[in-house]
Amino acid sequence: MTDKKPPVDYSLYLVTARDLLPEGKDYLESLEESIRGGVTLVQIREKHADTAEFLSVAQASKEICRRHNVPILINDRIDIALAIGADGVHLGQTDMPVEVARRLLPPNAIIGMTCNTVEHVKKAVEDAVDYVGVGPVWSTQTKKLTSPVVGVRGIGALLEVLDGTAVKAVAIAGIKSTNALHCIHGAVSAYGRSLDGLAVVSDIVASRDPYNAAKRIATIVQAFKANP
Ligand code: TZP
Ligand code: MG
Repeated sequence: MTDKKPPVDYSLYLVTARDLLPEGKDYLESLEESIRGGVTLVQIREKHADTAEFLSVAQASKEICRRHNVPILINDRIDIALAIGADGVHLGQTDMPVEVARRLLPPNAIIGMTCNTVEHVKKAVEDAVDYVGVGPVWSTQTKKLTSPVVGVRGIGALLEVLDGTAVKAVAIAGIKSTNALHCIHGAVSAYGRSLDGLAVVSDIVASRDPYNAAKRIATIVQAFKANP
């Protein structure tokens, strides 16, 4: 095995939420449609499942992600990530510390960290995470927020800390196809550092047509990257 990490495309980062699926919509079908639409990275987030259910959802999701060559990360749970051979984990400020996660996971695992403040981002850089999830950009119904929304200017201030580092950044909370352009264009640091992608939950998961929901946002991110 090599320590070299495979390149990850953070452009459209889907965070799952099975409780938001429209009535009658199958979770795995929705996941696959969203990947076909342009999701480039998937995080399995299961806040209500017990361990057995989380494991089974993660395993089934991994099979779809592997088929489409899209990396899969697990929210919070290092054990589930190890059990299914996921590509990495996404950790919050009160989850397993990064240095402990690094010790437990394979050397090329992707580790991402939620960051709401400049101090959080500084610590994440010190810990050499692979990426930070910065926000909340806007308000959201999907998660009870524990820190104030920062807006696109606030995201720019958080990105400033990343200037000159290899740490990638995605923004999260309230991002939809209707504001994705504003988010990615507006959230630029004083040094011109941009987001690497957008993390989205409800605009894709709650859609009856996740293929097109993902495609709309992916197209916006790709256009920005082609012509920042
Ligand atoms: N972490 C911070 S906000 C959030 C998570 C998982 C939910 C964002 O959901 P949405 O539906 O994209 O606003
Ligand atoms: Mg967490």
